[in-house]
Amino acid sequence: MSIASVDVIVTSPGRNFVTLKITTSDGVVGWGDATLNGRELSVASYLSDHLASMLIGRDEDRIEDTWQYLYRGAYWRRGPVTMAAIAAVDMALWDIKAKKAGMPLYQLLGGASRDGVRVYAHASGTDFEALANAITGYRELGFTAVRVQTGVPGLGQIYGVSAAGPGVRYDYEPAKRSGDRPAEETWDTRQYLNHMPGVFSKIREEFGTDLRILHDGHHRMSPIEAARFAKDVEPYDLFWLEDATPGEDQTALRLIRQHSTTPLAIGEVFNTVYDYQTLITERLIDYVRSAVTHTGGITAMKKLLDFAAIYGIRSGIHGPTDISPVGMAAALHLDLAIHNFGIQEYMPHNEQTLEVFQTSFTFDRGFLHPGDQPGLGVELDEEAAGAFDYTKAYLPVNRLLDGTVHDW
Ligand code: CS2
Ligand code: MG
Repeated sequence: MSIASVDVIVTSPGRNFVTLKITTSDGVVGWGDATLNGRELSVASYLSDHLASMLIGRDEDRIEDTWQYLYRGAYWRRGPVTMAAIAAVDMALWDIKAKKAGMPLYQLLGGASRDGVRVYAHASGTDFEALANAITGYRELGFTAVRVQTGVPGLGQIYGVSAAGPGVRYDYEPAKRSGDRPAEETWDTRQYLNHMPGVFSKIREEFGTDLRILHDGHHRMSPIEAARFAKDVEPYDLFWLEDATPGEDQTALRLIRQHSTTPLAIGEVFNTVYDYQTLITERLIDYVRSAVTHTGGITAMKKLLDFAAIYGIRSGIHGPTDISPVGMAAALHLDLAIHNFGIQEYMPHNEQTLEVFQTSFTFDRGFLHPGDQPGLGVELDEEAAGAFDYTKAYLPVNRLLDGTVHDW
């Protein structure tokens, strides 16, 4: 048996997704997620123009060998485009293997280590009242953990705050589907550092100590600013502070660590285990934030998470809406199987997306389960996908108040 066809499907049910379909000579179909927000067509081309012909005729069961063939064989290793393409192939092959075995994927990864996967929701609001309403709404739905982002007085629309206003269920999508260039936002770290600790203090007063509170710095602070922030928010017992500093600089995390006990998470823009080498071996972080979709798939993520486990570091797999339901399913199977699971990000997809991707996840009082269908448990409806044409979209660019380009 071998791989008979490889197809790339680009669809845009409210936002863009790139999905890989691998079909075996026996007619078994596997799905992989290759979505890279704002740069989708680069990965689609990598797959269809470069990898598809290399895959035809290969034994679909040789997952590790195929991974190494694509990774080492490219010579030009790593990078988000390459690793998203490899991830899609890897997910599709695991989907096929698990379907052939007649088992949900988590069984092939060692079986369930827990009954369900604790997830966190995105609560945001332009002011405290809107934020508190969102938190209340999520608690009513059973969530035990929320990521908290809020407006900063003096700044306009900023990262992570839903422009749609408060709502229990909303689709926060930062990539704008209009025009030929990104929207621009404004930032001032000084105003942010002065504002945020008070917000966490009010959340603790209003919601008590049980709620797990997460926060995303989205790479905006310098190492010393991040150290101050992590120290200032210690009394409010964050579950994690994410992406405090730009991801390229692993040693920046040393400085934050030296000053604070606030748990640290990083890695959504990373794409291989090497991006974590210093962070993990020096225990500079507490949670690994990679997406299965952007880090070479299930094969690579399992190795990364096993490496992290040796140092007592846990998972916090990236799961925004730009990870398709296929990529989300891959995350949930890993989350259920590994021992060093921490938490899973969960932003529900919109209805149109869920018409295109039929999922079998279940949500129960703050926990997700990937379901027990053979494979990943997600099927793409090609006819439904065909109704949504690709629409160019960009993530915003950020500028300081004086116009200097800053990290977004
Ligand atoms: C984010 C993402 O989920 C997160 O923590 O930081 O929403 C990120 O901004 C998007 O994935 C970018 O495409
Ligand atoms: Mg993030």
